Amino acid sequence: MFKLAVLNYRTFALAGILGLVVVWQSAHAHTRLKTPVIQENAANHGSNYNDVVIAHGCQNTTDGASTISTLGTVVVFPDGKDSIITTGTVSGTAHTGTLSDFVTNWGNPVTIIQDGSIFSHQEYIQDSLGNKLGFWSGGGSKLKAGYRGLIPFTTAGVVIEPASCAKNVTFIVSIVDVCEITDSNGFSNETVQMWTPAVGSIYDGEGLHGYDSPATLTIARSIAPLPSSCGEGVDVFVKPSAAQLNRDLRIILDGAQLWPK
Ligand SMILES: [Cu+2]
Repeated sequence: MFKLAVLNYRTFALAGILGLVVVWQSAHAHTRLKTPVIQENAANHGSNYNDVVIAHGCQNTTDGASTISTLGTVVVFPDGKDSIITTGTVSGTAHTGTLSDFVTNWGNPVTIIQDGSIFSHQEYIQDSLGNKLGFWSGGGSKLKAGYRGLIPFTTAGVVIEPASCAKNVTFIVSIVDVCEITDSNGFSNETVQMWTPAVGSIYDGEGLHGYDSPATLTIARSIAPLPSSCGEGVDVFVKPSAAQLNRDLRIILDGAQLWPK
C-alpha cells in the first residue's frame, strides 16, 4: 500500500515534469541564432561564427504537437538600405537618418559555412549588387521532428560609428523553416514556422506560431567608447522592410523559385 502510493506519487511527479517540458518548448523553443549577442568586430578576420538553431518542426492539426519534419530554412538579414531603424526599443522612436549614422560597414553581412550534414543544398541570397544578405539551406535528408538542427554560418565584423551614441545595434533576422512547399496562401503551422518581424510582408504569419517573434543578432559596442555627451547611450534596432522580405525571403535554385510556390 505504501509502495503503491510512492509509485503513484512518482508517476504524478514525472507527468508533471514532462508536462512542464512540453509547455516550456511550445512557449520558448523558437528558431534563433545560437549566439544572439556578439562584440563589435570581435573575432579574427572580422568573422563571427554562429548557427541558426532550428528548435522544432511544424505542428500537426490533431494535437498541435511539433511532429512534422523540416525540409529547409531561409535566413535573411536587413539590407540596411530601406530598413526600419528605431532607437530605445524595437518599436521605439523612428530614426530618420540612415544606418550609417550607427554602423560604418553594413552591407555584406553573411558567409555560408559549407555543410551538408542536415540539408544537401546551400545557396546565398544576394541583392542586385551581389551583397550576401542571407542564405537558404534545404533538400537532402529532412531535419527530423523532435531533433534540433544547427545550420552554420558566419557574420562579418560590424563596426559601430564611433561618433554615434549607439551602445548596441540589434539586427532583426528573418527566418522561415519550411516543412511543406506551398504558396503564401498555404502558410500554416503545418507547413511553415515563420520567425519574422510583422512588417506587412507576405511572411507576417498573423495568428501562426512565432508571430512577430523573429531571431535577433545584437552587436554590443566594444571598440570606441561612447562620447561623453551620449550619457547612457541608445539601443538601436534594424528591421527589414516588407519590400525587402517579399523580394529576398525566397528559395531560388538555378534561377527557378522553389519556395514559396
Ligand atoms: Cu516555437
